Order: sequence, then structure tokens, then C-alpha cells
Amino acid sequence: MAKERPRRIRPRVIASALSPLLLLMLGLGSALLSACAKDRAPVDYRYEVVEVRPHDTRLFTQGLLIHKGLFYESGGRYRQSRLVAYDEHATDPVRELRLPPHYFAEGLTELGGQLYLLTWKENTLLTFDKDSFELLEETHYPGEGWGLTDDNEHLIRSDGSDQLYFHEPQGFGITRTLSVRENGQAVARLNELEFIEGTLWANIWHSNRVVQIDPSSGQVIGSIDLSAVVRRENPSGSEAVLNGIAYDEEHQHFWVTGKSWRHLYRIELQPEP
Ligand SMILES: [Ca+2]
Repeated sequence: MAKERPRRIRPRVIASALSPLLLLMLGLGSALLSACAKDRAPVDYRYEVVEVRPHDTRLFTQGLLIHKGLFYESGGRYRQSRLVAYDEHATDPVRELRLPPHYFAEGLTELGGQLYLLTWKENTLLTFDKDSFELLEETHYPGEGWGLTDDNEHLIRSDGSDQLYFHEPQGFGITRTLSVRENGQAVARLNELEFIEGTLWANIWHSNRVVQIDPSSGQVIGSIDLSAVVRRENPSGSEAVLNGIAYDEEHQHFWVTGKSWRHLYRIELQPEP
């Protein structure tokens, strides 16, 4: 009897025999992992326009907020930049400050009785007294200034990229950065910002979309398609884009507008479906 030839199972064969199973297991594992890691799909908020008020078309809106019954707004462009405060029911500003012509005003926020105003490429943060508009401080920083808001502790800045920067109000040092992602993809061109009850809302430049961002993870957790508001406004000029989100904490009112728009729109978000 011929000696049975020892059977050798070559590692290559084992590998090739096992690989589909292995790959399947690995695939299942990574699918489960990514399913666990991936947040649920962003909520698409529906909305209704419940109030419309006039807006000063001279304002190339960059920053918008409401504080104690007053709108505060910054309008950009060189030689045209201004900071205004106006009553909810009046069209003329109660206070107005024209900026030096070399400044292009950008994002604006209020914290601790002071207004913080970004400039686009002038690397300068301007700090004003909220009530008198007296210039208190000029702080220099690297990079561009686009949107600005705060979480009651830090100033939060966008620069047109997918990054958000958290700054100390004093000295404007960066404490952390946040990468904004939606379904794993970077969300760039973040512009005007508003911090509302624990989440960040951002305009996306040259888009009719406003996104809601988890400030700890950077994930987009919701969005509003404001195309119907843009159609209703029918803005003139390709740069007259949607930009400006303000939240009235006292009445829980959500306002939006755009650059050189004729109106501000109060929208009421519909409950999640
Ligand atoms: Ca805002």
C-alpha cells in the first residue's frame, strides 16, 4: 500500500478558502462599527413663515442677533460696513456706527454686555460696548473672519471652511476647533452662526440651506431648506444670498434674512416628523 502522501494544506489555500468568510466577518464587523459610529441621518425641519418685517437693504448682512428686544446687525463690504441696532417694530436704527472704510465687517455676537465683531481679511476683532457702540478693543488674529456666535462662554467663529473655532473672549485665543461633518463628508462654506439652546446653526454660503450642528461632535444633526423663503424674497444680485440667523430667546423666535434683503422672516420650525 502506497504510503499515503501527507496532505498538506498550503497556507495559501487556507487563506483563500477562509478569506470570503473572513472578509464577510470583517465586513459585518466594520459595517456594525460604522453603523454604531454614524449618527442618525440629519432631521429635515419643515417650517412656516409666521411674520415678515422690513429689513434695511443697505445692510449686506454678515452678523445678526437679538438681545433683549433689539436686533443687532453688522453689514459688510469695504466703505459700507456698519453696525446697527434696531427695535423689533421700527425700521430706523436706534443706534448706528459706520466703520472705517478699510474694514469689511463680518460676524457679530453679544457676550457679557459687549459686542464682538469680526472683520473679513483684516485679522481684527473689534469689541464694542453694547449700549454706546464705543470701541473698547481691537484684537488681532490670524485667518479670515466669517460668522460669529457664542455659547455663553466662548466666541465661536467660522472662516468659510468646514472648521469652527472656539475662542476665549479675552485675547481671542483658540481653545478648540471643530470639524463639521454630514454623513462623513466635510461641510464647507460655513458662514453666519447662531447658538440656540445647546446646538449650533449655520448658514452655508451661496446655499439656501441652514444646518444644525452638534457642538461637541461637529455632526450635522438637522437642516432647513429655505428655498421657499428665498423665492418669496426674490433677492436682486447673485451675492444677495441667504445669510443671517437670529434667535430671540425670550419668545423663542427664529429669524432669518439675507444680504441686502428687503425683509426679515420669522419662521416656526415644525416638530420632527
Ligand atoms: Ca447670528
